Amino acid sequence: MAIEQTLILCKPDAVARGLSGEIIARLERRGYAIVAAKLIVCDAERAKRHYSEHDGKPFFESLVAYITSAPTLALVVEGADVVDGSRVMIGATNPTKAEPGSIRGDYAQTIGRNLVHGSDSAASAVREIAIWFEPSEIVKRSTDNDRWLIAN
Ligand code: IDP
Ligand code: MG
Repeated sequence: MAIEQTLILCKPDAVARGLSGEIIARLERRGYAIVAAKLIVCDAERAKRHYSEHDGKPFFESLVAYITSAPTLALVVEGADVVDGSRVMIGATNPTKAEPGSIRGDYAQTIGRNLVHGSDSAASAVREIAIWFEPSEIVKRSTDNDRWLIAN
């Protein structure tokens, strides 16, 4: 078990549909802590850096257009094994395959509008958090006021 941080994005469809509160609530109820939050209209430069692994794929241009189309709520979320744990909560990339009870399984229909991003590894999380946040924007929690400890 490791205390990790991960990048979660409530993508433009989530913000537009009023689902960012639901997404945050689910993460908080799990015991994960929000340690940074920013509502931002992502520009193309940041979008291309964030999704660089998909550069050249057929959906890349539409993915960049989608993520830059309207405000995104970017979060850094902290907790025990949060990278993998939050990915399970988010569900499969294609909502058709996402389990009921997952965010995508409960609220999304199509792969092109799947509501939420979560880093897929600890290394990806470090890379992606640096794309969206300055270190000074991320709160450091004190261990005696630690929601993770309270939740466990
Ligand atoms: P992930 O978000 O579950 O990590 P990735 O494979 O990293 O999935 O893809 C990043 C995002 O690109 C997806 O969340 C989805 O919005 C979009 N995407 C992935 N594959 C397709 C596709 O085949 N068609 C359209 N959009 C796609
Ligand atoms: Mg991914």
